Amino acid sequence: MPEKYLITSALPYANGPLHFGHIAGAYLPGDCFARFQRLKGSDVLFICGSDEYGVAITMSSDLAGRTPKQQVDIFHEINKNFFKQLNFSFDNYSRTTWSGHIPTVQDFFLDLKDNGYIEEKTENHLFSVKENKFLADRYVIGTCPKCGFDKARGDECPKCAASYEATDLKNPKSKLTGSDLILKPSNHWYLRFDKFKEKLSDWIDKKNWKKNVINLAKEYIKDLKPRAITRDSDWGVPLPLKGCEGKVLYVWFDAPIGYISSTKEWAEKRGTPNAWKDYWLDPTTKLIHFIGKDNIPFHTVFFPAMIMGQNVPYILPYDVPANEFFLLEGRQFSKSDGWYIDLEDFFKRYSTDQIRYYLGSNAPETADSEFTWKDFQARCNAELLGKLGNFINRTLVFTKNNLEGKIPEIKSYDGDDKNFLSQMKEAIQKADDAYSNFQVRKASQILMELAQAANVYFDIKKPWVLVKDPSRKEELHTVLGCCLECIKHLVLIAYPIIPSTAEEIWHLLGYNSKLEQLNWDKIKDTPVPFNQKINEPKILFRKIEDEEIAEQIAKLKKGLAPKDKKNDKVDSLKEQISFDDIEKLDLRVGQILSAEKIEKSKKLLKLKVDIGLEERQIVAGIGEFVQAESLVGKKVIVVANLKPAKLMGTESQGMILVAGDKEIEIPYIKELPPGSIVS
Ligand code: 2FM
Ligand code: ZN
Repeated sequence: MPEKYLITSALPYANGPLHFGHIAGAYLPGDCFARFQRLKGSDVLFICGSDEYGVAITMSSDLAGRTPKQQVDIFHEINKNFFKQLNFSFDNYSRTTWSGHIPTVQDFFLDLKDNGYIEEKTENHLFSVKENKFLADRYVIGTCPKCGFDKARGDECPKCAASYEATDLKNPKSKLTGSDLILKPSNHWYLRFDKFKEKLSDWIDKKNWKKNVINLAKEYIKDLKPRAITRDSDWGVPLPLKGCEGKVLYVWFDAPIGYISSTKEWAEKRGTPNAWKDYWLDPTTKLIHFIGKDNIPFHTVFFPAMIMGQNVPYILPYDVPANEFFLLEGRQFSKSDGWYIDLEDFFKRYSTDQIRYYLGSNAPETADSEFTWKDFQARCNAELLGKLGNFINRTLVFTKNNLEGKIPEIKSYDGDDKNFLSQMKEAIQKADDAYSNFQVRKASQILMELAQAANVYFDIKKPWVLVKDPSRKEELHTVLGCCLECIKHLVLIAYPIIPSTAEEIWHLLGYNSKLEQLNWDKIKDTPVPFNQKINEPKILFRKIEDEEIAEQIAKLKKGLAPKDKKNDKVDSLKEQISFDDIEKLDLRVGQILSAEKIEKSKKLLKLKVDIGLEERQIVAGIGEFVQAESLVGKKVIVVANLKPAKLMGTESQGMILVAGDKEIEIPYIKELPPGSIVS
């Protein structure tokens, strides 16, 4: 019986576009593992989808001036296409607003309730008098009760990954308005996680997972308390109880169940609605969750506890390979700060496999790692092109020109040949182990080490000399035969990371089959067939030039705020004014809620700005310098008492302050809430 794997990658929130930082941690390693296991002949189901409920969504949709549904519809499509562009092999990419998700989540809740794990309690919760509503999770900001980080969110700390109740935060404030919060009673439903302590402890003790994953899980288990799993909101899975309108289940309760409902959707789509049970209810299935380190507690403690409380015998995770973070030139990727890679431009210049290889060879498996343009260039040029591409190209071109493009027969081996063949065998075995243990980075090293060894062998054997001496024909055939056999090994090792290039090389070797439908061990053990005609060699990777990398680095730095440029054409100063003149100005902090281009104008943007007391529509002539969406959420300085005026037919009720004219920089306010006076 083949091994059965149910592989998941964390469901990304559909509240913004994904970037390479996300891909390197929880997604590419999952795809490589799924592709490897399929090639090994395992029965694999690879599941993902968009996480569409909760305050991460409502908060971003509020800021963008959209409904939550509009927001998730936009980003579900964008992210799904991004995965497609990166050649991901999900068997299903669902979304938690899929109709089958709600009943699945509600059944989870009802089972837990029937089994005595749910408690209703009236307790104090954080309430904003100003906004007249209870605030939770990301609507609240404060100091982390564990590490003291002062911008911790209401449910989890982005710095130390602690997860807690919003009322545990010190100095809680409204994220949107900055106003203080009071405690006010409200009734909510609590999951008695404390009741699962022993069972979770016994279960996790038997696991041989990554150390950091085990340690964090154990720390959580030690300290398990009942936790509120409902929220006051109209965006989420409704609480399935009578008279509870306006209460929904917490997003971290519904999201992991999304793995199950995505599998149900997969089963429905293929016309076998019960097929999801073959995975989720079969104890021999190995459930592997690929996640980022910030998601460890939910996948190793809270979701397993929820499963333990079910009447349906769902499987528990077999392993949780959590990765660290992936940065961009030393800082977190952030589109709103201008610190990002323009993906449209990226894919015009570079290939999917170049980025897959780069992210795989730099995967943040044991420590944070980063994208740097220079390193990207170095790896693409020195490794993909210089080692792998070069060896494949020289071997195929030589075969075409000197052996009528046919795989030669090997009749005898000398010590070097045998050594080379055993290097191939060893590399395949090591790659097998690396992929089986979720070590994509190591697999990519093994790939390049073998390509390098192959180049050395080619150089030592000098086939260009052998070909000139007819008495050494057999030797020549052995050398080329070994090199072509090595290409086959390289293809196998490369496939999980750079699948389309691997398929292409497989085709160049003269095969008509599709690699993805074949079997790792069979390919490994079957020599490339004697006399098989290879296809016309072609260049596999393009060289990345220094100038284009310099251009990318300059573009990145330009996107970032501070620019220390000397201004040689300084305008002369205006006439002096008195303090009274200054006093006339009413300058306020305003938060940009939405920004869009005004049609038919190159320069004008229409902004909706919250100035604390009211919302204003402001037309700003900055459209040539900034991307409209990068402004959303930013706090700027607004001239609040400027007489309204019409610009290209659109009313402007104020003005925002910017520096510069040919090139601009916008001063942003970080901490103070909208409405604060600027003087
Ligand atoms: O951190 C996140 O992006 C979450 N949306 C991950 C959810 S994983 C799973 F539980 F769905
Ligand atoms: Zn913290």
